[in-house]
Amino acid sequence: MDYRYLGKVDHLIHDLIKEEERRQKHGLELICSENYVSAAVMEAMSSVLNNKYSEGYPGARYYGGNEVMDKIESEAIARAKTLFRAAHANVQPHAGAPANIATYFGLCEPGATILGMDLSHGGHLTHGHPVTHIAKVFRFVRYKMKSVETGEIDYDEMRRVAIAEKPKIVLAGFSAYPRELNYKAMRAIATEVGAYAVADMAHIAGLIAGGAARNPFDDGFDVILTTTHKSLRGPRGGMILTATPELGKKIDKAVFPGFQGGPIMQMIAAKAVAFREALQPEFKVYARQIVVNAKALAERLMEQGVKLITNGTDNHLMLADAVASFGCHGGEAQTILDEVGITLNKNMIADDKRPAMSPSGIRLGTPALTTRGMKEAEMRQVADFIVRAIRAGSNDELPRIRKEVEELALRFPVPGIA
Ligand code: DSN
Repeated sequence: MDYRYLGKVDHLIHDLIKEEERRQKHGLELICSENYVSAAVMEAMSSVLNNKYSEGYPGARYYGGNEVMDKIESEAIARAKTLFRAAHANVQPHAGAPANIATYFGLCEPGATILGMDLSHGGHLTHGHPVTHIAKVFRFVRYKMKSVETGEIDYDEMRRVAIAEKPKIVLAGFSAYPRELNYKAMRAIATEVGAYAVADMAHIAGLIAGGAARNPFDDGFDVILTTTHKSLRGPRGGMILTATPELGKKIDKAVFPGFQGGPIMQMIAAKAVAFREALQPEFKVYARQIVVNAKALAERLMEQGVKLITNGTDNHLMLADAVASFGCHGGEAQTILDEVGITLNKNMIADDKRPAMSPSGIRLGTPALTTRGMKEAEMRQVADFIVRAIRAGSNDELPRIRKEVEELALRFPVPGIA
């Protein structure tokens, strides 16, 4: 992009942004929660909407001058509802963690129990990890996979825990789980114990929007929350959707005034633009290709002897056991791959004995490379680069691989970067 004014006013920040553009363009992005937004989404993000305070909701604001903001937020809400077949949408959460926290407060009293996925089996920090403040306010209990070879969740054990612990929320959702959840089974457990069924679909929102993953509302879920910047390919932010208008009222109160102040209106406009993009037929093709690409990448990695947790993937991500596959921990693998221009992240694997800063696994996924137009053939190439780099006998080989990575990356433009 051309940053005309920034280039004159602040050389340092201008040059650092250009340096990051270069990194994105010349490298291969495999962090499964990252993506490249369109130039249209970026324009909305950097607009004069930044200048306005709009506490409240469309038609009920605390400040004057919100006529235009009301139209923008109403449009974002309408598009979100259409995209996910929701009765109500709150597009104000600043990010995923605030969306989670507002949902907990909207549906439960402090002290209530929430049943979520174990962090090392794929759950997320905001699902009650002890290091978070929210774990001091609510009581989190866990479910896990029955087998790390198939990824099947232990629904019998989940039901047993639910009956014993009486959660107010049964929480479906993950940040490092490569299989599809059985929402029907979770809904049934929630109904049996009188809990809300809530899905945190942050990772797979784009897959759901594009019809490449199941929509939990179709299985009777009450609330879905998400970020907007992962597979959904929008601006950084969050959103909460509900199955009924009554639940929507609880959520709205919990977001504002319960938890947040002024909404970030330029991001809400950018969310509206991203939702419009996701409503186009091309987005369905994109969402399906993300999954096709993930399967191709997973297959090729496994052919090369890489041990994947659950032995494959149904969605956009996969987790590899770096210790078993390469004899190094996830942090070492991540560092080597950084050197060749491939970005992914170290990650805990199920019941990991290693610490979070040097866990046993690496996590990778395909939303970003699919946005660049890469398909199965490129995925196989990427898998080969990864294996060659981590198994490289000497550091001399890494510059050669880096050159090949760059050649591949430069054949597929990043949206918004010339
Ligand atoms: N940081 C996101 C992820 O990578 O999964 C979730 O917060």
